[in-house]
Amino acid sequence: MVTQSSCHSLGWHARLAAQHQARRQHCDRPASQLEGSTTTTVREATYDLLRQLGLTTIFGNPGSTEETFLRNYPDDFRFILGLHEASVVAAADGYAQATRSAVVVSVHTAAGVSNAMGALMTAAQNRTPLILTAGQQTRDMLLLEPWLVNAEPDVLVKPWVKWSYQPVRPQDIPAAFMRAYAVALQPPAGPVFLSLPLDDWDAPSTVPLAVRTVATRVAPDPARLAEFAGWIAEAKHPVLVYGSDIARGAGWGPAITLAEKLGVPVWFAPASERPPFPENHPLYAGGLPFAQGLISEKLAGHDVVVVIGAPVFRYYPWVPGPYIPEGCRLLHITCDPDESGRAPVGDSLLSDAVLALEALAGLLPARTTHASVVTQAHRMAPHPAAESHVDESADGTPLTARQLFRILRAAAPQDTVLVEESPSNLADLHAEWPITEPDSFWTFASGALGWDLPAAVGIALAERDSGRNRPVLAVIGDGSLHYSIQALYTAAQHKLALTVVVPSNGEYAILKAFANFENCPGVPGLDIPGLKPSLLAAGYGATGVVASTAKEVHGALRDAWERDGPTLIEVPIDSSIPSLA
Ligand SMILES: Cc1ncc(C[n+]2csc(CCOP(=O)(O)OP(=O)(O)O)c2C)c(N)n1
Ligand SMILES: [Mg+2]
Repeated sequence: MVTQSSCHSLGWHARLAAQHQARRQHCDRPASQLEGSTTTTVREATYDLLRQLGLTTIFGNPGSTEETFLRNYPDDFRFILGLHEASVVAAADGYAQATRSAVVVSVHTAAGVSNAMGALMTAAQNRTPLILTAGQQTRDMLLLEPWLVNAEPDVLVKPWVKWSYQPVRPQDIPAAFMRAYAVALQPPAGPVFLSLPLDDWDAPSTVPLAVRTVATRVAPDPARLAEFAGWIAEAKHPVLVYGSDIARGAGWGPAITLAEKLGVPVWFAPASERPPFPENHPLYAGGLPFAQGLISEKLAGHDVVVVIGAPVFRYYPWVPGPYIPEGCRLLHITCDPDESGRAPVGDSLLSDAVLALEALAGLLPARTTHASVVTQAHRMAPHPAAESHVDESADGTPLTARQLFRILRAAAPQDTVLVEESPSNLADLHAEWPITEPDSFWTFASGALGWDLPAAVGIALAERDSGRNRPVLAVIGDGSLHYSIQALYTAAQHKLALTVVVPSNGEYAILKAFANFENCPGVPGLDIPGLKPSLLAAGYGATGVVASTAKEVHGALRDAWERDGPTLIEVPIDSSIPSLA
């Protein structure tokens, strides 16, 4: 009998070897039996299905419970290794969004899923169709909950998946993948989860499998749409609030058409993760604030607010006040019944955002007096914020964040893709770098730090795979960098065209701003002195440099664009605490 103490004294390697031996007995038997036969295994049927669905790039971090699936990995599949699950899931998310496709992710049983949770929460709010999978312990042992078991696999991932499932028998795995794919992609798109016992893969595949296609958009109810069009047509001072679903649906064209036809201001919904409209358009009004009372101040004077492709609303700090101005009517168009269900005000219409934009533009008459001001020349006008005064000649140090971002915009190739996770500097970055092309700016919908660096890796890979080959620049705060810094390793291994600029202020500046706002003096843990991001980058195989002056930043950027592989540029910036009031 193995006592507890003898079990503990068994070394890690010995324990693994014993496990491995047991597993080989379990796995090899059916495999060798099948070698001479024509029976398809569950593994073969699964890879065949993934191949047919075009899902041949798997992002992952393996463990013993996944190796039985990954064994003899097919040559036509690619495995993008991440060194921590936060990076694995976020890189897959960036890649899925930038390629507008579903992506398979493989992490290690309950341990890997647990590490992945922050990034999974973000993927859910980003509406990214990830098929997250994790191996599971051997079925024979599940009842007794062995080491590294995923004890409640369908529960662990909730509430951040649309569907989670552990097939009740091995032969259901391929069909479960098919269902996972369909559920992930159909609106509202989002992650799904499959738990896959490690001893299932060599079982014969006996369930007939149909490869299916699904629609990714739902059209609006025509009667409800006509009602909405009527309310908008009757409005005296309507306003549009556009959200990220428009960007996800490649809808800048229809978004511009509707705005110009109505000739009304366009606000971005609070904390939009993807810009739905060009920021240099004369009808662009800015981003709505992130707090209840402040939003109604911005929308004052409008009698109808049309929100398309965003939650009503995304809030963060508690600023009491009415949801919308007194006497105003809110019309909410979303593809997500849950999102419309939880809106505190407004009439709702379920629809794909872009289909609704197109349909409304067809139904609504032009409001000519307003629309006539919109000419091509206006459309090309620079964003007003870009004209504000910044001393570019400043050669003093440290640079301000604003000076740094002005240098970045001027020095980066025009088509550079920008990724941002630099909390206290967001306003400065937007002011200096207006987004004027679709799919050229990315950030996260959730606020869970650690998404943007690995997402930038996935986006850079997508740029290469798609042949677009735009350079990717990620601006990542010196605090934010550490939530998934190992993504640099994946970028280095794949020699990706990624430049990471770290504005280093030695603190969690945004949390100091929140401490002021919440009247909380004396909060510990808000300073992070002594970090050396450039040295850390070198350890992951990326080039790391420090650039302090404007001239040094210019030089470092020039070198970075020419380099084969990622560069991290650490830029000391002055410490300034924004006001949230
Ligand atoms: C996973 C996670 N942990 C902690 C936080 C809380 N948080 C929000 S911003 C922030 C600091 C960010 O610091 P940095 O990247 O240096 O940006 P700065 O505020 O200095 O511009 C922290 C810790 C979070 N949002 N997500
Ligand atoms: Mg900082």
